[in-house]
Amino acid sequence: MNSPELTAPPGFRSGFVSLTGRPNVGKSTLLNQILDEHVSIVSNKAQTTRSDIKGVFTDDKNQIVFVDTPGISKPVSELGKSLNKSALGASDEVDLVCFVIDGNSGFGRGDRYVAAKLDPANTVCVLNKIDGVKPEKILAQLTELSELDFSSYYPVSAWTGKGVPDLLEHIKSRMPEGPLWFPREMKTDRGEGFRVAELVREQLLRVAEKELPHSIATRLVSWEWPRIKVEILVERESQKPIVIGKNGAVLKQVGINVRKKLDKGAYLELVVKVRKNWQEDADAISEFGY
Ligand SMILES: Nc1nc2c(ncn2[C@@H]2O[C@H](COP(=O)(O)OP(=O)(O)OP(=O)(O)O)[C@@H](O)[C@H]2O)c(=O)[nH]1
Ligand SMILES: [Mg+2]
Repeated sequence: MNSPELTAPPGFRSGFVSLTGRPNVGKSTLLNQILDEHVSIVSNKAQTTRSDIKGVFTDDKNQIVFVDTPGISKPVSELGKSLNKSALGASDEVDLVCFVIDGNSGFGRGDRYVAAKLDPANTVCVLNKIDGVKPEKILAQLTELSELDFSSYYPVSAWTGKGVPDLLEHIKSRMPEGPLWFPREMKTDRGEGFRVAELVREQLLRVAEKELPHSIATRLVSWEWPRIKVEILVERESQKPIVIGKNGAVLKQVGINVRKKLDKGAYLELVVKVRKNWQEDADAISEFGY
């Protein structure tokens, strides 16, 4: 017998849905919009998401477990290989794939690379970022994309929410009958420690330029409320001063911004360390959970 909190009524539908696509198309933004909660960090830098993050949508009749995945691209590092593996593995194991495309920059080589790895019959094509895109351009893209024979097409703006309710209704209709996989009130499979480390990385990505975004890793060291200690790892000594800022200004601002999203009274300690070339170090990648 399931525990009462996992008992689903007759006719309940549930399943797993991956958010898949090249980096930066808005997969994590879409997840946050659907859940109305910031479960996955967002930035304008590629490969912000570094591991599969489950976000759970539940209503009276459905539970959809979304799997936010790292953006898929031709790998240039061990980290890149690991991210692709994680993303493609997730797309193989779900009931449905949402293939997300940036409708503003248009369907390009990077998207084709991903599309070639998907089963079109099991894929919903989501044309994102349609805010600010002319209707003629949206139509032209949908026409071009129709050649790929995906099972359905949804133009949306993950940012404003436009089109997202229709997409969600469609996803619900594609789910098989199934159990509650997670308790109704649960929104993500990740704990608070992961969330804080990710929020620190999200803030750092705002100020990071060029190669630095890829060199930053964060992880929780200890949680003894109200003291939360997070380690920031970079790949070279020369990157340390950028992350710390003049007289610690960058770290200070990061701390202020993250604390706003934590329970009152949290004391956040941030430590910067060098882990040489960790992006090429398989042990370090798995140690950081990427
Ligand atoms: N204008 C607009 N911008 C969007 C929309 N959705 C996402 N963005 C922006 O696109 C950038 C990338 O968003 P993410 O959600 O981090 O993209 P992602 O696909 O998860 O990226 P990776 O995790 O790196 O693969 C951010 O700057 C977002 O604010 C949208 O609907 N409209
Ligand atoms: Mg993401």
